[in-house]
Formats: sequence, structure tokens, C-alpha cells
Amino acid sequence: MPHDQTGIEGAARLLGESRSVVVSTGAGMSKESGIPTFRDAPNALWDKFDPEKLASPEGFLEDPPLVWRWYEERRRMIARVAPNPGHFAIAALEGHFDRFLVVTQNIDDLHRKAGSKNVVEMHGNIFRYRCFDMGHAVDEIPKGGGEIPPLCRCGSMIRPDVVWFGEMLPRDALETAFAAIEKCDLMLVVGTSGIVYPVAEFPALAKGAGAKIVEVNPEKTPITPLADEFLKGPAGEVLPALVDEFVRLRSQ
Ligand code: BV8
Repeated sequence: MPHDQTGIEGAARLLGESRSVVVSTGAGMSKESGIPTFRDAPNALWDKFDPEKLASPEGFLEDPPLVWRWYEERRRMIARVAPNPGHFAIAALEGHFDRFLVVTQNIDDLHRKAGSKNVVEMHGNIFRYRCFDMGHAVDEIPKGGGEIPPLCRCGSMIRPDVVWFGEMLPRDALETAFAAIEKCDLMLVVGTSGIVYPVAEFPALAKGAGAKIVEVNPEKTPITPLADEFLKGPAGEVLPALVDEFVRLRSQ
């Protein structure tokens, strides 16, 4: 899908004028790595399931084996995929700025695998587990128990260390994100439908703090009206082109 060069040049110029950047990414960031997104059909993840049923504490308690197996299936699929050129482009940007933070809604660890150092996972990480009742981290799934979901040493069920609907986001993640958003000159918003709160609020918070907004998405979203530049296209193509133009301008 071709993307417009003028938008790229404008966005690269805005990046060149920035010293503090926040990148906010959603499921679309990982689409070209082969991970289905949540909402853009076909093959959208939620099509087969009701999100309120699977990604919520109530859904887990209603059918723990179903929810556990859904996450195990996703974990196995995610473990097999790799970062795409979009993840690597974001990692390449990091060293060019005084302050640079990736706040991701994704639980797939792909930003870190691509080399990004400053990453905050707003919705947790599918490769981590915790105790359902007590909340403590579970570093290793007990072998041979046979229960589905497996049981924690304290007897409670083990759950994925992700944020479910109706659950508070990790306080430290929110504090880090809000502090960076308040000070950023530019927010790059990539591959999110802008539906899930509180992350959906981040571009408006950044705009309110005086930042420029650049959005990368094949479709317009509720965030698009806030964007100073809207780069229509897939992250895996648009982001490398944006970084190339940014580096070209820097070298002039
Ligand atoms: C909270 C982890 C305070 C698990 C996820 C009623 C009761 C309770 C809460 C609420 C309520 N009503 C509203 C709420 C708040 C709720 C919410 O926002 N609901 C929405 C649906 C309205 N939020 C919460 O519950 C949050 N907690 O508010 O706590 C609280 C507490 C108690 C009571 C009230 C409030 C917690 C939200 C976190 C939920 N967990 N994931 C898991 O992954 O299994 S959310 C999950 O969905 C993802 O993590 C992700 O964040 C979200 C999907 O959003 P996107 O990432 O944007 O993905 P999506 O598929 O939607 O869009 C993809 C985009 O990519 C599209 O725009 C597409 O065009 C684009 N795209 C496609 N291809 C590409 C591309 N872009 C670039 N390149 C491409 N190639």
C-alpha cells in the first residue's frame, strides 16, 4: 500500500524539531508480524470470542480452563513470530532523542525484541504469569500438576500477567506514561483503534500538553482529527520510510 511522501516529509520535519518523543502503539503495530489485531476483521482476534468473556476477571472465573487455553494458544503463536520492520524502525529512532518512550498496549514483547530499551507495557505481557488471588508474580508454572489453569504454590489459580477489561492498569506504568506525555514535544501513535481507555486518552493528553501528533494507520480513527500528520498505511512500511526521511533531514 503506497503511502504519501508529503506526509512523511512533514512528519520527519516534526520529529526533527522534537527533543522528547512518546510512541503509543496498539495491535496494528504487530499485524505485519503475523499477530491478528483485535478489531479489524477479517481474522480479528475477538471475532471468535467475546472479549468481555475472555479478557476479564469475571470471564476467567466463569470458565478458567477456556480463558487459560486461549492465552496459551496466543502465547504459543506469539512466541513463534518476530518483530517487523516497523518495530525495528521505532528502535532505531530511540537514540536520536533526549527523551524517548514507547508506551504499548501490546502484550507480545516485540518492541523489546526489536531492541527498544524504554518500553512501558500498559496492558502487561503474555509471557509473564501471576497468582490470581494474591497477585504475586509466578516465575515458573509448576510441572506435572495437571490442573488447567495450573495452581500457584499458595493454592490459587495462575493467570496471565495482563490487564483485563475492568482492571486497573499498573500504577507504575501509568505514572511513567503520564510523566512522559506531559513533557513530550511529539507523540507518534501507531496501529491503535483508539477505543480502549485509558490509553485511548493519551493522544489528547499529549495534544493538551502542547505536543504534535503523528498517526500511522491504514484507516482513520477517533485519534485522526488530533493528528498534525496522518500517515495512511501499514506500520511496517510507513515507519521505515519515516525514519529514513528523518535521518536524511538530520544529515543535511
Ligand atoms: C480500566 C490485554 C479502570 C489483554 C487489553 C465498563 C466497565 C469497565 C471498564 C470499562 C467499561 N467501559 C469502558 C471501560 C474501560 C475499558 C474500555 O476502554 N473498554 C472499551 C472496549 C470501551 N478499559 C478498561 O477496562 C481498562 N481498565 O479502565 O480500569 C476501571 C476499572 C474498573 C471499572 C471501570 C474502569 C483496561 C483495558 C485493557 C484491556 N486489556 N488487552 C489481552 O490482550 O488479552 S485491551 C486489548 O484491546 C489490547 O491490549 C488493546 O489495547 C486493545 C485493542 O486495541 P488496539 O490495540 O487499538 O487494537 P485494535 O484491533 O482495536 O485496532 C487495531 C488498529 O490497527 C486498527 O486501527 C487498524 O486500522 C490498525 N492496523 C491494522 N493493520 C495495521 C494497522 N496499523 C498499522 N499497521 C498495520 N499493518
